[in-house]
Amino acid sequence: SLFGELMAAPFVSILMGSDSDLPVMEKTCQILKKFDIPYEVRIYSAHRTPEDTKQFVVEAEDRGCAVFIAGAGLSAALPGVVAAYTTRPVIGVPIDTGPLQGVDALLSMVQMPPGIPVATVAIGSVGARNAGYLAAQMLGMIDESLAAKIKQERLDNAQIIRDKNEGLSI
Ligand code: RP5
Repeated sequence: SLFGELMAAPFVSILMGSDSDLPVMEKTCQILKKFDIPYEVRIYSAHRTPEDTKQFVVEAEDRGCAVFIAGAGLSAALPGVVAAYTTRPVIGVPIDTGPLQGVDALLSMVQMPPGIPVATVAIGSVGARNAGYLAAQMLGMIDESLAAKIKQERLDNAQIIRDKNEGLSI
């Protein structure tokens, strides 16, 4: 079954509209790498290569892609177009490029019509990191050891915050 295939070798597809998005989307890669989650990175543009984008998404789903993460700036149609061609979860990362610094991309990707959701995270690097965590949590639903790693990081982060009190000199 398809679910069985997903359990066997789930991976994440990270897409971006241009190589100029890569410095931000590398933050997503770092999080997935930390949790040993297999991923692939590709450049597809909803506006510049629309046919290629469709073909990639359909084939990636067939190959067993469990979650798509799409970063784009400006008009930022990419995550929405990916979502149009798959029923796998799609996470959108608004890239902080251009004169509106990512507010344009945020509003574009968060305002999807009912039935075609894009889970839109914060603008720029912070959102790119959270896209990685969100995908990890999704895959954690079918991978107990991954879920345990995520929980352990939460505990570690809590301790780091507690320890900051000890270091306060005011
Ligand atoms: C968007 O246009 C891309 O996602 C990128 O953020 C922005 C600029 O692209 P380039 O002109 O740098 O290729 O489609």
